[in-house]
Amino acid sequence: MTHDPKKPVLLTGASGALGRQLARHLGEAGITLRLTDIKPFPDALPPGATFTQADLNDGVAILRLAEVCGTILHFGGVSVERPFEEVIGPNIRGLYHIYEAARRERARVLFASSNHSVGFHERTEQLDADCSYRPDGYYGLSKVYGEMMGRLYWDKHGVESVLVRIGSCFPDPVNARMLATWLSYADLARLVRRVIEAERTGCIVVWGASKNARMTWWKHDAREVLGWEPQDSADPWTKQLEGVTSNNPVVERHMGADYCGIDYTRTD
Ligand code: 15L
Repeated sequence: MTHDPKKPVLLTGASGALGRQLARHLGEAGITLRLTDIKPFPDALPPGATFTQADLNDGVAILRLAEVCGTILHFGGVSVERPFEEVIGPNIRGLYHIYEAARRERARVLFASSNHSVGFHERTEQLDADCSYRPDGYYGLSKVYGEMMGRLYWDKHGVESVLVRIGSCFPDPVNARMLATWLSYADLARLVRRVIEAERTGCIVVWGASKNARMTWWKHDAREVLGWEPQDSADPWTKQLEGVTSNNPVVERHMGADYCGIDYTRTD
């Protein structure tokens, strides 16, 4: 199967913070975009783009949206810790719809995974991409499921996936943890471009963090397959942010931070 970077690109979660950035960047780069989200798209549509309001739970809508697409950038779904019943529809059933569409179209998937799939690892550790999963909540657990879905569809159907474990992708870093985990919008956009353009990826994991001196937690991934290296860095914010921490030891000990502290009942 040959990947065709010139085919339309489906972007889910287009109305979310990262989706909006990517819609603008990819639109400016002349990429033909199909945008979708459960919420209306709040910006002017990039040239050549279409927007369809749809629920990831609606498998038929997702199949239609993916028709003739070569790449699916899956940023849709619940993006923070929420109760199990709220996560399961968009992040589990919705993900199945995305992968079934990718299988039918022979499309490559970028799955926006998260550091919360490994959030209960301690910050003193150095993790390779094949480390054990340690989800820090139902959201993180849905990201583990998503990564495993990508693995299954590669092994069984040859659907390519780039599983990006995003750290903290915001305009600027805002606390001490983000001196390690921050991913700039520009580094994300360059990564996504490489996912669309790479000749062959197979099923690979990439840590989504910028070139931060404090990023000692995440090592050895498959970025060389894409030819992606981050260029930005949180380092200029070091002085300003190094004291910006919580006073919760569970939060400060673990990579997943505040997500680890939500509904934490362990006493030992
Ligand atoms: C995520 O996965 C979330 O989508 C985002 O809102 C942040 O909480 C980020 O992780 C983070 O860990 O900083």
